Amino acid sequence: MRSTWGLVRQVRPKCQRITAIRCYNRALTTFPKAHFRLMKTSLLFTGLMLLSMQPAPGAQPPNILFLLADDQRQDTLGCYGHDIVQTPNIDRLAADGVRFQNAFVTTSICWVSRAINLTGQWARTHATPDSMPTVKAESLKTMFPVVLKQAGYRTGHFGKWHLMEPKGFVKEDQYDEFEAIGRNPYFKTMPDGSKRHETDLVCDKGIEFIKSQPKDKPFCLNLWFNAAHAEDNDHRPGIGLYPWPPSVDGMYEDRSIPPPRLGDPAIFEAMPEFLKQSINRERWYWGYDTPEKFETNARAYYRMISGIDHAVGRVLKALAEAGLAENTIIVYTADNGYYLGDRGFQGKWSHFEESLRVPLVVYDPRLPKDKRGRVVPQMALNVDLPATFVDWAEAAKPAAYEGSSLAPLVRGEAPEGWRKSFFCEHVDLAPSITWEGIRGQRYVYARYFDQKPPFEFLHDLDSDPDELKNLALDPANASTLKEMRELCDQEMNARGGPLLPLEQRKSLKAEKGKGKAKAPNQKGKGKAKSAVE
Ligand SMILES: [Ca+2]
Repeated sequence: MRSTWGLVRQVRPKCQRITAIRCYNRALTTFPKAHFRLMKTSLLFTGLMLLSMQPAPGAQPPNILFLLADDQRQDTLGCYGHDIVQTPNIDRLAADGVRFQNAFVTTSICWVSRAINLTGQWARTHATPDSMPTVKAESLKTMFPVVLKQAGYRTGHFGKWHLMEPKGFVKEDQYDEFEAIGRNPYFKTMPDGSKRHETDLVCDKGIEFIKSQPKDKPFCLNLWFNAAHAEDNDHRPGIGLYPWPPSVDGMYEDRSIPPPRLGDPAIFEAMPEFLKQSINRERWYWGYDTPEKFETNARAYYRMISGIDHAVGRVLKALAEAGLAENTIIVYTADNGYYLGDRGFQGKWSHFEESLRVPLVVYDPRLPKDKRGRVVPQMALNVDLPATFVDWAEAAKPAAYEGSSLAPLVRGEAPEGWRKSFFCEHVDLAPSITWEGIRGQRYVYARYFDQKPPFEFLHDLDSDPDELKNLALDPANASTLKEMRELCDQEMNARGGPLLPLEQRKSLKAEKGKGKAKAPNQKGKGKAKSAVE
């Protein structure tokens, strides 16, 4: 007859990381009743032993709640110092957790950034030069939800999806629960005929997921919002361009909104011609070309962010009510930054700080009190998130991941050799906004490679934090420019090298195109969405 210990050992591999007492309970239910009667004295004794060995609370890997906003610039949260936008729930996560002061995306556009969030690979790695921006099937095999699911996590995704997928990839199969919820329109018709804003709907789904969470396994839940992305097809100022949910109706109505800090027309006029005629300027005309339109639209944009915060508050309440708050790490960030009229621009895509910087708040309930409320100065990237998630899940980090776990930084450690610069790029929207570069601690280099000749920017953040001067043409900076070029080449060549010449890319696209590659669509069906989201 097998001993009770033997039974526990037999069961234990099937319930990896479940506490010893849960394995014991499972052994009790697994063992035949007749034998149980014979063994009950022994089991009782062994149970007491196991109880005394029960790991401390929190030994089960943490749940992970990944909240991802769309097109949210870093400074538009109360905890980042915004004096108008109210975000009390996210601010509380930062006060009890940590806030990354220098968080960036390596590509500032929805679908690529989201692909990076999943694959842990730079765009130049997760796509090939002749297939950009479609993600390689190989890269998706180790996307973090798949790794976590294999590690025993229950996984869910609700909200924006928007991945450029390879043929044959079935997103629904990658998660235990999945529902892509897009915008256009933001307000969805519910079964009873009422309308529900996408932000609220995504959180409704998240709350259902949390309420149905079994206690014997951890979960990883993505709530990926469409807010505060503009509704590109509706240019009516306010509720048209930036539809907010009813929870924030009337918010900021009595607040005057100051003009963009970098809104001086002289800043726009100093731009090279190709950027003055780019999509960044085209969309500025949609929403910001009069002070009145700007104020109405900025107010609506701020409401969308407060709408997210309000819905996040409901999710936090649901976590607490489900008894899961004590072991759930919460990450709040965005897929890219945003020009809210700065430099005469709307949108993202290009290399300036407003486009690349994103908020990043991490709340880890396991943090001791003296480690809470910190501002982390190290550079954190969207490409780091998958490595961080698998680290928290105590799963092996896939070799394909290019980022580094942020977990030590969250704990308050200072890992040696942490990056002091990173490769950044935008490989679509040719020829105006295709660029590659390096964002360093002091210098920023960007090369718009489809211009003829390529157009380079070099900014010195120490003397010019707003990047208003381009030092690339100043011979006094020739050695710095050379260093930054070389670093850019080195990083680029480590990730697939330069893109093919524009003419070749156009030809390839024409040959391959016409619907062969699966086009992005937030609902996963129907016609492709705009290629500039
Ligand atoms: Ca976006």
